[in-house]
Amino acid sequence: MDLRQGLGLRRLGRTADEFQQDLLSTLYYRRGTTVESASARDAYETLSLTVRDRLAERRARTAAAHFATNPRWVYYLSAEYLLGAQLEQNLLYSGTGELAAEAVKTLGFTLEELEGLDIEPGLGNGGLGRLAACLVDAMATRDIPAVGYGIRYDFGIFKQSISGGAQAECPDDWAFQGNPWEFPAPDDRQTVGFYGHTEPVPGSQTRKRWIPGEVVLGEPSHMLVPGYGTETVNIVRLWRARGSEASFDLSRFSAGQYAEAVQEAVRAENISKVLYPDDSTELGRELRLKQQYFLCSCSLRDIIRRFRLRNSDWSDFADKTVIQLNDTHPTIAIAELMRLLVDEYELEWDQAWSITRRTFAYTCHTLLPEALETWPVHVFERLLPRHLEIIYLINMFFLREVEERFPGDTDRLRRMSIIQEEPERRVRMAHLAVVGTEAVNGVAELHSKLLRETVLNDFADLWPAKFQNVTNGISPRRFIKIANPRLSDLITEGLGGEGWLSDLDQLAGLEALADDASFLERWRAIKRANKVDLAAGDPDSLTDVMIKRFHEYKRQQLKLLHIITLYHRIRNDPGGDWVPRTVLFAGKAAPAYHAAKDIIRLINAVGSTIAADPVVSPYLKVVFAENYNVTLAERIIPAADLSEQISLAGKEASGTGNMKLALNGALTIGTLDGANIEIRARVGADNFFLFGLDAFQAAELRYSGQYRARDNYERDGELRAAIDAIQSGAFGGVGHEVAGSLLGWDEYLTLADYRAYVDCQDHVDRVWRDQATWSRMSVLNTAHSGFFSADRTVSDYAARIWRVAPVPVPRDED
Ligand code: GP0
Repeated sequence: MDLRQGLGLRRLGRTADEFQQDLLSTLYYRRGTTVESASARDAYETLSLTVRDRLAERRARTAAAHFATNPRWVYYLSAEYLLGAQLEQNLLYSGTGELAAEAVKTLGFTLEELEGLDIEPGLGNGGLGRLAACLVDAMATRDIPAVGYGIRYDFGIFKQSISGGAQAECPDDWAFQGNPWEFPAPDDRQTVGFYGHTEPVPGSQTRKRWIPGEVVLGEPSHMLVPGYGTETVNIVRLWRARGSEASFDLSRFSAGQYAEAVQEAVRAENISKVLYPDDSTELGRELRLKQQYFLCSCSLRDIIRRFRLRNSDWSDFADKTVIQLNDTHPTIAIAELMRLLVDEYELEWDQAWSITRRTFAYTCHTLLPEALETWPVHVFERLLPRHLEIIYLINMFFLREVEERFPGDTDRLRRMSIIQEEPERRVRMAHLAVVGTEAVNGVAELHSKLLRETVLNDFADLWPAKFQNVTNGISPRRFIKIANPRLSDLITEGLGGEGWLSDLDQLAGLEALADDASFLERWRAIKRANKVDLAAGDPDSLTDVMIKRFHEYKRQQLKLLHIITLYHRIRNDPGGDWVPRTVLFAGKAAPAYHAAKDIIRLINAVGSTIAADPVVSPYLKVVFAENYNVTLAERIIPAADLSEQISLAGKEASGTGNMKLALNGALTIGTLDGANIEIRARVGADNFFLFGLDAFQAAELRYSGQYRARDNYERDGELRAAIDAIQSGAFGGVGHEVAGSLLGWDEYLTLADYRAYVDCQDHVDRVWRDQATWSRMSVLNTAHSGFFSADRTVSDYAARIWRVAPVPVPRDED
């Protein structure tokens, strides 16, 4: 055992003096500087390394315990991770927060200053990437042996600013100054091929030789993922693309052709250069497929390497390995595992297929047709010729199975085929993901039901037992303990301990305090203090937040129509008894998503008009917080009174911001969509502001052919006034496209839900006037959010999909 004791290494400092010694030694030997000359950056890096050492020690023990157990390992494959800032989390998880706060003073800085330098790794677009981060956190917390695999993009998500009221994008070089949390692991680099052709293997029907036309290197590094309240430290392993030595053309360089000399290396490195900034839409670009294959090929070889360290028999592979696909992005892994097993390890097709199917599971995160990935066959054929052949074979055997179950049903065969024929031949990745896995799950009850009944209905007919629901969850450590220390302290006091942080159902104990006037008053005072910290508007106003990616289905435009309606009402009756509101928006729009960017412009234009209006501005303020990310979410969520979850029912797979806000005592105004339904069922219908069409009504109205958005406009005076104001140029001439799209097709039935929404908001105002009632509802929201812990989500996956048990890691004894 090469554990610390075995190596004769001393135990890392646990007292303030020892911690300080470790810090100074890190500064001197590893940072190479002294207290006198240490900059803030030096101090930040030094503290980070000192804290990281404590987790590295746990990591060594974790790896040893896992290796000795040889368990079934969970491998989570995700194109995105939004891990959030690391320093505060790792101080919490290593239990060194207080020691660190003391010790950094000797370096001449405060802990807050250094936390301010801790930049979050921006490696994802939105909910899907943050979910991946919450799940790996919970897997470690539940002692599940797991590795998360992803891509270490140079530019994982653009930086957003608002300029002249419009979104502007610029690159976010998050690791520009280095990333102290990352361990490079160059020894584990992998080689990945692309393009080229295949050749038959003499004497074999199924095996082929693939001769790639381009080869790149994948270099891994990893970040530590500690569990809370346990000894487990798992990792997220991220791959970065590099040109091989041969990709540098020395002879061209010598001839003065400097750009040409490095062109191949640049091409290789482009694979991990950027994450496509589109959330929930697919654009079918070859480079995107290249990225996906790069991630899958590197990760699978790494998984196989790890398997072979401890096992020798392929028939054990699926018992020791489960690979969870986070949406269809890593689905090519199914064909790649088949290729590795059949072509490289020379297994029979049937055995390889049985292993593959038992190894993979697939999580779907959407119902939007435009988010279901498909690739033109010709793109596939060029980039991954051998994989296309394998997919054709998989499809052939699959369609035979369908034909046996439903003889003569050619329409069904056409619908279910992995290859779409019309209007263009394309590979349907979701179909491959269903065919090649043992379990398929949606991310909220409604979503899983709609998957079974609509998008994947034919597959649910064929394999009903394969389809499951696992409702999403969030990390209570990051989204309440770290984000909202005041409320966390009050909860700990109220419940008599911190056990709730890793057993969130304990929050139910707060119900007993929901009628305690002095508790409610402290609860309210904390919300107010959080609003003062956020400094978005008057802390006594109702803070109404809509924070999420900009997308028409999420309906920021509906919130905007409500704001314009309030603006009109206040102008028409300046002496009225208005409830003051601060409406806070934050979120990014995909750079090419013009309709979403138009909505951002209109929000800012309406905000400026209101701010310039002396009659309305005392009651209504619209704030757009730039560059929404995990760090900003942690500031906004604790300050929110009202959580806007107003997507058209049947469109939002789950939502996870809705859970974070409810956990922090915001009341939700929402539709019967995604996890809103489950939130409402738990916090109680009386403590949730429900409005609007349900998913069935929405679908019926949309497909009836009878919907005319304009009828709502003609019927409803306030709605008409709001849209007329936009069209008449009342907001600096901005918003014609938004108004035009609402009055035209109105894809997401915004006008159909307008009246119900505005009336529901009036009800919100009435409840707000009674602060005691509001606070009681707020406490009950927190009290009944326990179900939405990602720890519960992970336990569900472990029991029903992965069939894995925890592997506890022994403590450091001396
Ligand atoms: C879903 F399809 N989501 C996609 C996608 O491409 N990106 C993405 O972030 C989101 C869903 O929209 C969600 O409803 C869900 O909670 C999340 O995936 C995680 O399941 C928004 O929060």
